[in-house]
Amino acid sequence: MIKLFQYPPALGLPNASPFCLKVETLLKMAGIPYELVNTIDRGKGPKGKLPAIDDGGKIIGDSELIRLHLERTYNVDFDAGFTPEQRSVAHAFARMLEERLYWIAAHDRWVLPENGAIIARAFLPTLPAPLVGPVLWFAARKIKRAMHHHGVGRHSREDMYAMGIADIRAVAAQLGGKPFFMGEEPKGIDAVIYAFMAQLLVPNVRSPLNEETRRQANIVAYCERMKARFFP
Ligand SMILES: N[C@@H](CCC(=O)N[C@@H](CS)C(=O)NCC(=O)O)C(=O)O
Repeated sequence: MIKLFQYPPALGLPNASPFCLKVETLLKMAGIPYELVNTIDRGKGPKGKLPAIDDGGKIIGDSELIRLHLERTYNVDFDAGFTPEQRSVAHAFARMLEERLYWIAAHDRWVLPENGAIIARAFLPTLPAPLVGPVLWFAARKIKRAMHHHGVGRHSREDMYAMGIADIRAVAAQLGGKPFFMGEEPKGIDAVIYAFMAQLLVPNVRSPLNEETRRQANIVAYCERMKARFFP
């Protein structure tokens, strides 16, 4: 059976890593049996990140490579029924969230001091109190450095949030009044949209991205629908 290495659940979500939540949602969507291995050791992934899977001894890291592996090995098409144009739209939305919005959301989670207490409780529950401040400081420095190399960290806060909010509004506009992101039934893209939007609806996290997502009633209802369907 596939083993899915993921961070332990936190913040009231099946997983507080959008990439881990994406993979678990894909596995559920495809009806492929799996076993969860909760770990904070990102070295369990071949690329020093999680999620990763072990499928009969084959170790794969990266949610997108895992999706490709599932499609090829289990004869699944997560976009079944889509036209080539719809596949392109789904592809572009996934990359938008994974490659840009992710970093702005990571900033709000790990860098904004106003979220320090909730983050410490969620992710460092057993750490001795004197170590919490330094660990959060190192985490914030790591994210800021990564954001700087990415480029998004070089913008003013105003510009960065304008970009993040534009991404969320694009999701809301494409979703519209449909039950799932691109139609009546969930497809692979829904694993990504849900995994990312659910992070932005965690109560009590203060950030312009969370406020914008909460204002988008169709995204809120969509996340409830996805949760009811895949994580009842
Ligand atoms: N492209 C990867 C991204 C995975 C990723 O960024 N995982 C984060 C958690 S959300 C991680 O493990 N970060 C640890 C680190 O960068 O040291 C995927 O799609 O799986």
